[in-house]
Amino acid sequence: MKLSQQVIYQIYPKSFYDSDGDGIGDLRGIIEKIPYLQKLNVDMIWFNPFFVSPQNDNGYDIADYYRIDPTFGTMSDFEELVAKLKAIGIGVMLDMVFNHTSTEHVWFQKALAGDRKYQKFYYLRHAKPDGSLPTNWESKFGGPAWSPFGESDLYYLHLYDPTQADLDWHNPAVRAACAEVVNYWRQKGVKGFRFDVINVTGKAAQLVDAPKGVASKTLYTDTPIVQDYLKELNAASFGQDPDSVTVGEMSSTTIKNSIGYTNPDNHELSMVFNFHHLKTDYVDGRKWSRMSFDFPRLKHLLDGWATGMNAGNGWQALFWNNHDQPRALNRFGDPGRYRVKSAEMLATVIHLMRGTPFIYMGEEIGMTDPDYDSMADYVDIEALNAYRALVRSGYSHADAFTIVKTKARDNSRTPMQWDASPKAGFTTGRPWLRPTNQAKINVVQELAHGEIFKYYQQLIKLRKTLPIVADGDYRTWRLDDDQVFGYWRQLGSQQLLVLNNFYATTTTVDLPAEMVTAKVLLSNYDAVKVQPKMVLQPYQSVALLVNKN
Ligand code: TEU
Repeated sequence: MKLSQQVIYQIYPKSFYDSDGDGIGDLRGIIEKIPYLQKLNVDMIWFNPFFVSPQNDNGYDIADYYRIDPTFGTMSDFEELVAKLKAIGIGVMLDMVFNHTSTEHVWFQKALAGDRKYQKFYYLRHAKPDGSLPTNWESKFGGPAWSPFGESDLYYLHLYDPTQADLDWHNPAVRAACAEVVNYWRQKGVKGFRFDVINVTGKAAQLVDAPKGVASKTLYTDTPIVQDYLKELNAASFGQDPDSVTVGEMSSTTIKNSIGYTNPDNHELSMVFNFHHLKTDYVDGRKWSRMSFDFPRLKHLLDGWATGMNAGNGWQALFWNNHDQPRALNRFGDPGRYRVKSAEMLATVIHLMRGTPFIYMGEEIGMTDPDYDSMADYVDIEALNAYRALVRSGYSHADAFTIVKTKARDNSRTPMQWDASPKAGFTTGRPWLRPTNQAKINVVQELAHGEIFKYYQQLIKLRKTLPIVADGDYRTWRLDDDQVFGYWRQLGSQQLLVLNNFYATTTTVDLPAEMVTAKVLLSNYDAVKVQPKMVLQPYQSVALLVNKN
């Protein structure tokens, strides 16, 4: 199936299904749930990392790219999983974390032991003459981006946790080693690759201080050399397979660069994730702050990216949720009064757009953030650091907690809710992260009485069967409506208009004249009447299709 018709499902292995009662999800658990994945009819599954790791950043700190962490299973479990998914037409996408390795990785350990070859794999630098750190860069998880390199007088760079040491991509041996990892997994039948924060690999050869008032990330994020690295990686590995599907996780990228990364003529990646739309509920771009989302800004971002990528023949990964984001339902929907309708509306926005939709596990049953009442339930390093930093900067414990509660990555990492039992049918042991609302939101309930899962099935089917959904051009609809985000898709003489009411109040839309004779392709409400003044119910989506001939 061609890329434009595919839908990708993301599984956070630690939280999907635990087959052995240790409270942590595993590969055998995923194998048991294959029939569920088949029901949804997705084409590929992206698995967050399950390689050998001390788990300081839940597997994004990899100590061995070639082995499966025993917590998750064995290589033969993995091979069985790939084979069973392949048999029903589902591909596997693995998470390649190449900006950094765990400090427990043998490369870093050899470097520490004095091996010159491996010392060149990392950014090792001396302190400044005044004894201060090599640069003033900050770690994305808080604190300085440099830590002492063993007993030496050197420091090593880590843009994330101190146990995640940045690899020096200027070194061709590092790039070759990464390609070798990709090729190893390709030979195991893996067709999909997600490249973690791949656009921060392009640091300058000389690392310098960020000028006062300038964020250090602007010095090393999304620089032109990233495209050279990607072309090389493509040619040396996945690009040799015409069916490969790749996605780059791009921090603070631009439309122009994302066209560069994904225009097929460039032979880099199939598509990219960008995060601009998921910062529309940040105060002044600061994640650890609280406000309700800025609807005009959200619309302009979604529309601007869709228009720009369409014009430059780029390709977007479309998503609301992942393992780093609080649940979109809590941010852009109404999980209390309109959980079902707002879940469906958000799904419609993404699935009928131009690009490849990603579904994050649990989204298809309308999962929401957990309702924790103290910091004791949170485990993510980023959340714990942020809480301390907020309190240090003067927030009361209560206010700091409220911010963490809405922003923590743990929000999306809670176990998949399979049934209404106390452990949500996820484990027989003690779940590593506590579910809170499984009595109401769970797979058993959803499949028996719900409508969200069925709605996702319809959206997935439309992409596979209707060329306009897969391949149509994207066109802007009016951007000035106070509560509706709409857009056009166009293919030949067909036109599709997708209208989405982002609020809990009804609203009326003046339909463009040519749409008054349209047929309703899909809506999350029954008995929709197409009329010149269309009334949209709370969180209603309507997709209208006409043939101009
Ligand atoms: O995330 C990269 C990234 O951009 C994060 O800094 C993200 O902005 C943050 O998690 C949200 O606050 C990737 C992985 O998806 C994440 O899970 C890892 O922790 C990170 O890289 C380091 O590998």
